[in-house]
Amino acid sequence: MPSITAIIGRPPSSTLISLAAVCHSPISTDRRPSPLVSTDSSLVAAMELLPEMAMINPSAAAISRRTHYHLVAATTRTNSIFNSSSLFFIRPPTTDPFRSQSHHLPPKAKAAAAVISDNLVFPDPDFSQQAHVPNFHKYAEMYKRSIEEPAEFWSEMASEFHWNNKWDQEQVYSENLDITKGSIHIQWFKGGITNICYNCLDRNIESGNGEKIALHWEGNEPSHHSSSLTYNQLLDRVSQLANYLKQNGVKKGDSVIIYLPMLMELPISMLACARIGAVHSVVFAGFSAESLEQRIIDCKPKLVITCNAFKRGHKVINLKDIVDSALSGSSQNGTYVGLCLTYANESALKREATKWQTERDVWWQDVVPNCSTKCDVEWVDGEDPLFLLYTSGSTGKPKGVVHTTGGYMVYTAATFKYAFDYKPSDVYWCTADCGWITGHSYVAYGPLLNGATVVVYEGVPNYPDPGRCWDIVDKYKVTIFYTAPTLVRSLMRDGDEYVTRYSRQSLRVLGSVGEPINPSAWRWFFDVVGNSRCPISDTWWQTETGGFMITPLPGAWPQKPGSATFPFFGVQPVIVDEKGKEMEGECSGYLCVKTSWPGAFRTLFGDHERYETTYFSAFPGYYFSGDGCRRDKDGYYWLTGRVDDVINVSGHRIGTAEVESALVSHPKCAEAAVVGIEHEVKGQCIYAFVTPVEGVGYSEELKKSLVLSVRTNIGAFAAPEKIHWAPGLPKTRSGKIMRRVLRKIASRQLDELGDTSTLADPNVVDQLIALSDS
Ligand code: 6R9
Repeated sequence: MPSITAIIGRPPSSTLISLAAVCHSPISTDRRPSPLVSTDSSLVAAMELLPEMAMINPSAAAISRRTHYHLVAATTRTNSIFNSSSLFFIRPPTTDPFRSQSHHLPPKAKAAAAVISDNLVFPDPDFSQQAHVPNFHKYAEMYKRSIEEPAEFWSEMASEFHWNNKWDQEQVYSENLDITKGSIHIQWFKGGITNICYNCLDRNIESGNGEKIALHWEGNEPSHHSSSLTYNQLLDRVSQLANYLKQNGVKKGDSVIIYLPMLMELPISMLACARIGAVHSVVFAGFSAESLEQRIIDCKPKLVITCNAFKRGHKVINLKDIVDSALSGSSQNGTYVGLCLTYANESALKREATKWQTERDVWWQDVVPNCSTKCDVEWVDGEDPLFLLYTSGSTGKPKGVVHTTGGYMVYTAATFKYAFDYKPSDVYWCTADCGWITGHSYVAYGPLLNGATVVVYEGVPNYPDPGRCWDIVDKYKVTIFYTAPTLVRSLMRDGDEYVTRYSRQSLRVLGSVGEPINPSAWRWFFDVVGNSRCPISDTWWQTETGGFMITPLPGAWPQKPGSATFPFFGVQPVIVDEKGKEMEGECSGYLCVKTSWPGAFRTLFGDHERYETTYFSAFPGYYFSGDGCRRDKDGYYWLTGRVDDVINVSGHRIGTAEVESALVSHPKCAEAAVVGIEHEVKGQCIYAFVTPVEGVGYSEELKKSLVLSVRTNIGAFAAPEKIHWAPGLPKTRSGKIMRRVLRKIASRQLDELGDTSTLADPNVVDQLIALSDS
């Protein structure tokens, strides 16, 4: 007997209510499904209006004829991902008798009708109708093709762009993801000659969009005048900087470090490098001098592009001082950089007040505007490197993730278009900084490749008050808003009033990235920010993946708050157990990916071996993401967080080893062990166990100075929330720290410590517990 487990209403803003049934097995025509389950009285009432629902027939035609309801989507059983159940979504036509009924529902009941039972949230039929992928059927068809014929599928996507020469038609891609069969390699569109800057700017201008706004820039201060650049103007600015770089000897393949806050000059610098084939390495402006120095030493840039200072909320940050310190440190370590191009950001700091080294430093405004606005592009191979971006791993040394041109271009463009259902009339705002991968793929490249209008915001999202985001949304009529769960949680805590005082009528799609979004934050984002009418794209992906991997396609299927739902085209996620065995259907385990996708990273800069061991050795044959994952009975994917030694604080990836090495660099720290624990707003926070050197007592001053050591070694965002004194650390007899025990002590789950008998000294645990509140 098939059982119907969910009946779902539509968003209350709409005049329709659609109903759906999720069936565990196909419904047979001759039997009635088991009683409908609904906790919501308005829907029970709705059901009474629809007695036909009790006789759902899987045939679309039959449903249409008998009940005047349309079957809008049904999964197929063609792929293992969807084999756990079949979904049937039934939507009433506009002439439905229930339509008038929904008008009369009290607001509360309407809201409840939007999201009920089994946590499914249905898309608005009007939204679905206009979406690139209007239903699950269309998705399944495209997905199937992307897996069965990847070369053809991605060649079609790639053909939307300009290539001077087409890629090798015989071999659109080549890959080896199996370490047991030799060295790992991934290539897409090899032999294709293109340029991503040309495709972002010149191509859009040639197609008649030169006067369209490319970037709207909003400063930290609401009173600060904002500015905008059209695609024509952006191309001029990019070309001037590209010419300046060329004049200063920057050539194809050279690295350039960009250490800038969210000024227009940041995407301009990235595009200028791309235009001349230079490899940019953006370093987030929140990183410390030591971190910047480490990256300079690793990639040996031709120059550093920065600004003198910037404002973040009430604070002024003297960025140039940090660069000075990093450059002097790197030259002492043998890497000398002779040019520091500095943008004078005079709203934060006057030129005269900036420390200057005449032989090395050059003001951007003194040289770049004098350069020509015409700059020929450097045509590069699809597999030539586009950028390096350092990211945290399980050791103290960050990894330089390398992305190449062609595959990254096609993949970021396609994911942006489909996962946000992008249309040319959209105004798009992503709150991420270009210092992280999200800013690369979804502030700069993905949107610009689609010819989008992008808002770039300099400041903090809750400055001067928690309503700032919605003020910006109303000001620019933002239609797609993409942010991180940590911001959602922090704004949620500040109360609805900051949201509801703004219209937000322009919004049509919301997005989330960086960490799992907890269902309560999801619901607040959906109900309060999006007025229960904007689908949320909860996009799971990584610096390494270049673009979205598991993501809802808005309008195509019902969402479950907290689930990233289904894989993007061309992505074959697999969940494996500890032995690397692929699991089918409903399961939990380690998230891996089988076969390559165009946006995948190709290597780690200067360390291909580390690339192979970190990502491809744990489970031979697969790319291992480092994340845990669950697949539910309906085939939806739920990311459950990192399973390695990486902590995710406010969506920032921080390696425990990095924080530990920053702590032990303090002269009074003998040993440190860092774990991540749950935090209401940040998702996770850093909790450090520290053993001071012999003879040094525990004191508040020492705690402060240990935290400072992390701030200066890594950056303020990595500062430990708590320092816990440790006379000793719980180690196994082989000397390995048992982090599991530390995690339980840190989160005060003392009854879940588990077996501690294998510790070299089990007494350590009691000592640590005794020091919990000191
Ligand atoms: C894009 C980005 C990657 C790690 C990743 C995972 C976590 C990102 C997520 C998510 C659950 C999502 N993560 N998006 N977890 N749901 N929608 O954040 O890249 O900085 O490299 O971090 O972030 O743990 O492995 P990156």
